[in-house]
Amino acid sequence: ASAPVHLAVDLGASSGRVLAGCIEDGQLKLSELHRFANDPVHVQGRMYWNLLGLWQEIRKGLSLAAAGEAKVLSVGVDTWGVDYVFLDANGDLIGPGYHYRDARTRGMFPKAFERVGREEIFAETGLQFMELNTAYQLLAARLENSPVLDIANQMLMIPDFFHWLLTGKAAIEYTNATTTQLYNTQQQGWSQKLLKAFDLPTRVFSDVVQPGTVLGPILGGQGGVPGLEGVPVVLPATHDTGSAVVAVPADNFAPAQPDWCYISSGTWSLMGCEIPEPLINDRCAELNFTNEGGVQGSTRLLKNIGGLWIFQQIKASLERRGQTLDWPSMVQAAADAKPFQLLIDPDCPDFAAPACMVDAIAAFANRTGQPAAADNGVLFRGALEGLALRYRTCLGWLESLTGTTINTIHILGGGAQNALLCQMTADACRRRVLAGPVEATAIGNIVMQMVGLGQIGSIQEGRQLIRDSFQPVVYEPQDPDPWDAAAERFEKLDA
Ligand code: ADP
Ligand code: LRH
Repeated sequence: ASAPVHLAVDLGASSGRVLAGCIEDGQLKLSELHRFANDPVHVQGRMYWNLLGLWQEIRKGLSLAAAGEAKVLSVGVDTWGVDYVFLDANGDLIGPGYHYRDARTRGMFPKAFERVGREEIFAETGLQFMELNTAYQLLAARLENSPVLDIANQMLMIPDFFHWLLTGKAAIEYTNATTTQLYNTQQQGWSQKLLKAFDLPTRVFSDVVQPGTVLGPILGGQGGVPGLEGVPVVLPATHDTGSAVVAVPADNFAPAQPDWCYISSGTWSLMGCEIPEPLINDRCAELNFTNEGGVQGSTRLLKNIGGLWIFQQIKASLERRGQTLDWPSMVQAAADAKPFQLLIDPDCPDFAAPACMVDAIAAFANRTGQPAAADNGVLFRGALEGLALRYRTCLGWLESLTGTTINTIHILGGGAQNALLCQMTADACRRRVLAGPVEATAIGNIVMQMVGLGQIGSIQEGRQLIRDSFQPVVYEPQDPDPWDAAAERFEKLDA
């Protein structure tokens, strides 16, 4: 008979999937059961997630597992961070669930800082300042006099919402709670100071639960998942980045002196170190690094970089113009283009949610005195070079913050399949890159379920299993010199 499996539901901003993982012959074996698109829904001026559509897809994936031969031992869901829904006092879902790119948070910083100083917010939370953080989404709701805040009874982050659908149990998981910028990781509780300053209803912020917790059995019936009734939901790091970092194939865990960093490479690039304690100081605030809560008390000191979002949105823009594209052909066209023709800053705010990415890049080129892209290859290459250049800067900042030398960069997630970007990263950063696993997030999710159920003893043991099961692709720096001049140009772009 097939070995019993754990199921990971992993929803990224661009796609979702349901994977099964089991241990066979001392290796972690993964199989993908179902993959589906995750497309936002625009309703008049608002931007939402299609949460109920995603729930249908999740149930489809889980039902495929239920129909399979292997016994299902547990299920866990991870998704992107910062987004939330509310339940009312009757336990009904309120509203469709905003997308973090929705425009209502624009201009929220000064309004927040009138209430509580920027330094104080950082001291309370250790989080980087991004308008998309839950804190500014909720402040925007308050400032719009949203009646939702009056009737909300329980906040759930998006993975918590799916766990609630699966089990009927409403609980906020820790790693994702820390992405709100309303949670104090040092005091291990919601920041009452910030909740008060933003005039948020404290009743909705229930106590958080740790990854590894057995939440409860899956419901049956029409609302549940027939065939998986009674199977336990075991909480992974429900923040996808938290799960991805669990799957770094390193031989240590949260080292005090990190010599490796990670880039979780998907819609975003999350670049940072896994460290034992939050690093909350002036330099960290000035560089706008974040301290996200990780599994087993660890901290992810990292920076959000605008990621493959630009690459994805160039594809979407060109497809709307009738072109047919796929990732390998885009990477090939980028590889064929001459280097450094158009440098694109992935973190330029103009790229956050433009109606057309190709137009936004043309306007950026014009504003920064660069020639317009002569063909698609230049556009694609510019998006990837911009990322590699941003990684180079971020690496320097990480080394100065942690006081160590980083020798190895682990690239995880869908972006690990982009060999050109991996090589550019090795060259721009002058470091060895180890690419993979591609499905790091689902793997980290499954490993945490195994730890929660006591099937493996620790994250370190899980990392050993991952090293035994997935071979990373190695990229050594090959032609790093031209990146020095490009980096100089890049630094001056917005000047
Ligand atoms: P998210 O979790 O944010 O939805 P993923 O980790 O799934 O993102 O990564 C998706 C990205 O991976 C795509 O936008 C694409 O750029 C990249 N990608 C996926 N498949 C390939 C491929 N075969 N070659 C190159 N890049 C790929
Ligand atoms: C990546 C991610 C990231 C968050 C962003 C909103 O998927 O979870 O860690 O900052 O989405």
